[in-house]
Amino acid sequence: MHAWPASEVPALPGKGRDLRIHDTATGGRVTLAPGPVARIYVCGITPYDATHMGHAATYNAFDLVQRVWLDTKRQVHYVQNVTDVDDPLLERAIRDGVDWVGLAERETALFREDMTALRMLPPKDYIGAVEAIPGIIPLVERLRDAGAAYELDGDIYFSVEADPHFGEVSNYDAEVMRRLSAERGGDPDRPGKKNPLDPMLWMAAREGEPSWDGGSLGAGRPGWHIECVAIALDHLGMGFDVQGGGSDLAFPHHEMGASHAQALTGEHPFAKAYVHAGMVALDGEKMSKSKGNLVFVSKLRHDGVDPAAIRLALLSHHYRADWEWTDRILQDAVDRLGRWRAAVSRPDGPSADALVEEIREALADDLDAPSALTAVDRWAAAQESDGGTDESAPGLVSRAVDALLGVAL
Ligand code: 5CA
Ligand code: ZN
Repeated sequence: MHAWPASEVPALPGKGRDLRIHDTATGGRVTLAPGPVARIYVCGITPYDATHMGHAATYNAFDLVQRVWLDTKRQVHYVQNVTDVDDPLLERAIRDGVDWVGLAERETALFREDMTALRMLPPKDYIGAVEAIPGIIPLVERLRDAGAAYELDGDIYFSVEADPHFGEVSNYDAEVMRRLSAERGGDPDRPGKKNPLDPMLWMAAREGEPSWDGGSLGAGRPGWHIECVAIALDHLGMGFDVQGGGSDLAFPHHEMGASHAQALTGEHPFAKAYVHAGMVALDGEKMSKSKGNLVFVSKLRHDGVDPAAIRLALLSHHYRADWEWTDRILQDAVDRLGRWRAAVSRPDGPSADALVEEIREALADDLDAPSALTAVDRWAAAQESDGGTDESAPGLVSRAVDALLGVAL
């Protein structure tokens, strides 16, 4: 699948700091020390509705990770998937009486437009679940042949007991896992499973649903977690630097993914850090396609809102916080963007060397974007009150805000 065009990332003088980031698995901060090519996998959308502010906030967090790494003069190998066949997509297509392939294509195209407008750097590999199926089948066969998977009425389940590290990503207790499994695509109450938490690897073909020839697995379609594992192992390999997504993916998705990969390879860990963004709510409830309480990026864009203001609104919250979208947040971002643009449009200003270091330090400190914005606010306020004589300062601020925060002034 093709991704979207990359916006240019201006090079800055000096070098950024190594990223210290909160890792869900250890429950604390880790200092990442990637090689010359940092490796990150971020779970992509299930394309049955348009990109809402919650999605945008999560992708914004991982875009910052990339920008911090690029500023340390590393390259980044970024992989993202598109879950272009799964229950919610098929259910929506049936509800709306549309073809599921067309629905997925349309919503993925809109997502690309939104990501481009928001200046999110594209993945190097953008891979759909459907195109990953030929790589998924042999993994499921291997798990089955190793005794890490079993069949139940034609469906194939992963046995969570096959991974001694199962539970070490989310660290939830058994009761919470069972509840979340039921809420998030699992079937803990299905009779005949070895462990209620065991997730499906391969679902036997169902009447009226799409299916693919699975060789020795029979006709069917892949489970959700093995999709991301197959894509990540194929493009990044074990032990990549960051597995990212919203906090609703910690369990079961990232827990199960790690266990699939660890059982397949006998190696640990799947990812060096599991990084999760907070949930964005609207009217007191998590913004979600299933609830329909959504603010769409595309709707705001079509209403004439500058994407840079949308991005600033996202950046004004710490990525790990749960927060609620309001019109006020957007208005504040529009005002801030105006102040910043006015400040960089002057021919000179106060020196910005210290500001660049402040932005770098804030982002390296668990992606503290709100502190980075406050630092730019201070420079803009100084520009407005006293000005300055440094002719390179406005240009440097523009480049730093673009390179590190993805906002074009
Ligand atoms: N296709 C799977 C991942 S493999 C999936 O979860 N798709 S999704 O479309 O439901 O979500 C895409 C990303 O947006 C996920 O990382 C998810 O955690 C995140 N996300 C969904 N809703 C919100 C929200 N309200 N706030 C923040 N992030 C959200
Ligand atoms: Zn995923």
